[in-house]
Amino acid sequence: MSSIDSQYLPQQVEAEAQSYWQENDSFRAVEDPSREKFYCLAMFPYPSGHLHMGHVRNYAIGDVIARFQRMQGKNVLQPMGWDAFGLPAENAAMQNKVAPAKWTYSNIDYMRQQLKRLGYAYDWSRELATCHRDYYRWEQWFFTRLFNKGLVYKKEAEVNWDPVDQTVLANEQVVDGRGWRSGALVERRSIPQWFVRISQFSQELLDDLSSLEGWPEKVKTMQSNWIGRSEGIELDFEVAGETDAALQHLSVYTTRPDTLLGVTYVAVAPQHPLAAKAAKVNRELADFINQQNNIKVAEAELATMEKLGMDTGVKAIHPISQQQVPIYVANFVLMSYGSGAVMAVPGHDQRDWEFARKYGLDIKQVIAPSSKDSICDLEQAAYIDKGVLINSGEFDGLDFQQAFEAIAQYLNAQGKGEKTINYRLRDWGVSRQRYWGAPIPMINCTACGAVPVPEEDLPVLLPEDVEFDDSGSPLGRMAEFVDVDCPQCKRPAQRETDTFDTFMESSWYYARFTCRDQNDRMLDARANYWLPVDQYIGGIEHAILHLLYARFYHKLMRDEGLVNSDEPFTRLLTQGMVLKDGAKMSKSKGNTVDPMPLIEKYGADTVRMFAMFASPPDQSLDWSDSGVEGSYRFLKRVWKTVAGHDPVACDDYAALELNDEQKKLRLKTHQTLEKITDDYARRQTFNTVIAATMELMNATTRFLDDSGSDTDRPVVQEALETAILVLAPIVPHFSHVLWNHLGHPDPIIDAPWPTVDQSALKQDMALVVLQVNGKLRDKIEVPRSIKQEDLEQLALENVAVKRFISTGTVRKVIVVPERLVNIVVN
Ligand code: ANZ
Ligand code: ZN
Repeated sequence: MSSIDSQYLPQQVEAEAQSYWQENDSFRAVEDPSREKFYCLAMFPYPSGHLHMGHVRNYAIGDVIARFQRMQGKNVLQPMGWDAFGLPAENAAMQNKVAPAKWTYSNIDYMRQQLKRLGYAYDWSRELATCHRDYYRWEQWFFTRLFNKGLVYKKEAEVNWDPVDQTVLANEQVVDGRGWRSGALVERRSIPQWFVRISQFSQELLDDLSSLEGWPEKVKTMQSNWIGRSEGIELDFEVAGETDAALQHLSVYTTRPDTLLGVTYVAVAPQHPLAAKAAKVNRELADFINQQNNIKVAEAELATMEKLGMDTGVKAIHPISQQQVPIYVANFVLMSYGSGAVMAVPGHDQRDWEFARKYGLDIKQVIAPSSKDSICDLEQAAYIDKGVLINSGEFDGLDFQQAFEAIAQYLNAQGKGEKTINYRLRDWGVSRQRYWGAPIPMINCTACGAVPVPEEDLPVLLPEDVEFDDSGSPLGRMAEFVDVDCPQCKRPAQRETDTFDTFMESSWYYARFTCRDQNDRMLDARANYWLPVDQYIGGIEHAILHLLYARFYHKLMRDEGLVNSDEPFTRLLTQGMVLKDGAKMSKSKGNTVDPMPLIEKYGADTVRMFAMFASPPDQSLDWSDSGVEGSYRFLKRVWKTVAGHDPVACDDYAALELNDEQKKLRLKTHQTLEKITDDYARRQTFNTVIAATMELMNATTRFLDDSGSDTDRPVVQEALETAILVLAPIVPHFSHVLWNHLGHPDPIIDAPWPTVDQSALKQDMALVVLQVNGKLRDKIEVPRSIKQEDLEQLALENVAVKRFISTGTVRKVIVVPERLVNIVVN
């Protein structure tokens, strides 16, 4: 036993615990196939400069889980690193005239100290920064592998162009359509960019969601909607009088073939070749198309935009009725989805309906409601529900599914249509026209085209010593970077100056942590020991893109033979936001709370505890100064109680002769332990862990108030040990010191999780004799605290008793609490 101060001095306590962990390298994770592993990972931070409360909470959640799993006897890996590329470093470079690399590395140094001060149990030997050459070289290598497999390609795509600063802008640098620095109206420009074929994995990414039992339903739904699988038919309309073979058949994609006979016009995207051809002889149409090409809005915005269109003058021939319908150019048709053309059914599609009303096109009903509850009034709106076909000739009377099949078959027989599956998911554009990112390892040769940088020339180093001004990425202006020889023909060529989207780095860092010191390969066998990540923790804002890209990358690495699992993250916890007065904490609102002064005042444990106590991890947390104060007071009280306790060792509590009060305290201890273990492992509600520990401490202090006898010491010891053990994942420094004080020389981080003593729980049960007219009929075990009427009820419903009372009338029930129930019948 170490003697400790009777007062809780968090700064001293935390320094002591941290130096112990440091000296003993306590959190270094070593692969050991004989032990069950647990890989716990919280999403790594962007090194913005300092930690905010959201970080503190996120990392506290991860740390609590990691430490709990270690006490379960698992071999735990909990690493930390830096998502270090990205725009803010470039902005800071312009504002403060400091190179992005220098700015980033100094932020990392500062934030590392902050994380250490919070006492998170990281294996710092595995720390990585994505801007480091040893990291991004493997990303470059992997990209060239994907290129050789045909999984990446180059195509023209639009970017935001600032005509004054002469630079490409990221979406977040466009404010109300203008460049954030120059204020100039932003233009759209098409330039060649690199894409990764995630769309080839749409079905697998969708299917495998069902294997992710440890993910919140909400996140899986978001991913599934983003992938956007739909089943439909691709069918051809013939274009009347068209002689150009390429334009003769106008293909459309529909998920509602049952409405085919309700088509009154066809609409094509402004970028559709048919529109372009019609525009050649139609000035007005050409202007309209031009105008549409220049407005660029997000796909989501399209849905709410005013529907605009123009007749091409060309007609399409309906594949079944053979009637001619007009072909319109319409702004709501996307060139990038399906075939860029739609069959319009204004009777049953609201968008088509609005468009038809606006341009005076026919609206025809071909679906009748199948139930009386729904009303079809085409004067008011389209009828969009599924129903029964009408006005559809031989298909009349069919329901949706029957019509789908019948029309598919009909079209198929005519060679005019086929069932298809479509996905909304687009290929992943990974080119950024920015400086502070991993250079895309390609060389553009006029003779050979795009040629990957050979493995022996990797990494393509990002020059870190650069001058920064307003004119965007300096890479293109650096001859020593750009001018190279083509690896194939050896003639002068130019290096690609785009860098990777930072989602590329965050898509595989979790795997690199398993073997970050491996300099001959991207990943080695250690990856398969640790992966998949058992518990991943992060913000809901990453529910779609980051998680989808990481899942995709994992499958790419699997196909490359680098990992042997299908999914990267077994269990996912999405933590809620940290709020202040009900609003999200943010710099722009000026309502942030800096964790550091709080740590100085109360210690890291109090801050960690408050972050865990105020709400369950997946809910938002309302910051409150009084809540922090309350956490601190609780720790002080516990400290005082434990420091004042005279430790005693006991290795067989069950053998002790205990009085009722002592039994009650043991009961409380083990009830609390049972509940808390479930809260940690299954429910992941750490707030209730703390609440239950507070109750246990209250019961213990009450017990101590009435106590004087030396025989009380073991049960108090047990209660206090339990409280300190279950608090250890949350307030690890505090628990470290108090555990020693309670007589344990070995550190609490390696203490096994205590087991619930069933005999302590049983002490609360009483064996009650059931009699009918004084004759023994059964014995039952009931809680001593059971209410008299409940015990009576139990007796009357007992099967053995029922046999003897069912024929008579119950006259009287006599209850002797904890002993006997006698039922008098005649
Ligand atoms: C006729 C129809 C009738 C449609 C009806 C819907 C309701 P999802 O389910 O999201 O895949 N569509 C097809 N290609 C399009 C494009 N390039 N741009 C805009 N819209 C397009 O959507 C498929 C439906 O979206 C298709 O089914 C088509 O309209 C439209 F009562 O065809 B539908
Ligand atoms: Zn060449």
